[in-house]
Amino acid sequence: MKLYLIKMSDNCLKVLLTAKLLKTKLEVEYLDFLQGALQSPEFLAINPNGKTPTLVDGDFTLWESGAIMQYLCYKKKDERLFPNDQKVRIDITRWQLWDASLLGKALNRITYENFLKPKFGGGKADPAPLEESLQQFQRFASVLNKQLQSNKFIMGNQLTLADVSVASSFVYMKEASISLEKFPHISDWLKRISDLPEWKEATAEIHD
Ligand SMILES: N[C@@H](CCC(=O)N[C@@H](CS)C(=O)NCC(=O)O)C(=O)O
Repeated sequence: MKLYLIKMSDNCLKVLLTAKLLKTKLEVEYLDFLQGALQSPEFLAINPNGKTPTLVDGDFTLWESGAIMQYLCYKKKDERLFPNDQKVRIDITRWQLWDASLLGKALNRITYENFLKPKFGGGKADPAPLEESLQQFQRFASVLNKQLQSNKFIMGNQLTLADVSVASSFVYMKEASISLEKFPHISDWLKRISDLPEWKEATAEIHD
């Protein structure tokens, strides 16, 4: 299986971390986003969105980080991160979609405005989208903080794809000046995840 990624991407980290937790060997190619590699005709033929992560497994091509993560669990026949119980799977998928559309989306925008944009020469943060994303972050981080109040991980005692997706969205939180002062349970949960050797390996690899 071949996995296309870019550096410094929370969505790419989600898949890379899943592969490491599953001990799945993949051929990984990092594309040069700044050089326009995602818009090359070759890559657009694989993923017409021009986005990463993208997985190619023989004649099967898959994009969208959450779908790729679930597929890697299926391929490995390892149920730890994605237990084979319909309600549990739907619940995990719910948290992955919630991450992509609400909390992770806000984190992604704050990270872009406060960290990635200035880092890659795009200028200063745009105040309007930054303010809106900060408000969204406060709103949805409260939901996560409450979920983690009496749970070690999002689904309970076991680390699942829900944690891998949501935690990866926080990867550049310090660089983006995001404070967790009001969310102690998120802070403790992130510490548990960032202590994992697989998290250390994956974040070191994805960092530019
Ligand atoms: N919902 C998609 C988002 C994919 C996405 O936005 N990928 C970014 C990296 S985080 C990308 O490839 N950006 C390049 C671009 O927009 O040109 C997923 O979860 O895979």
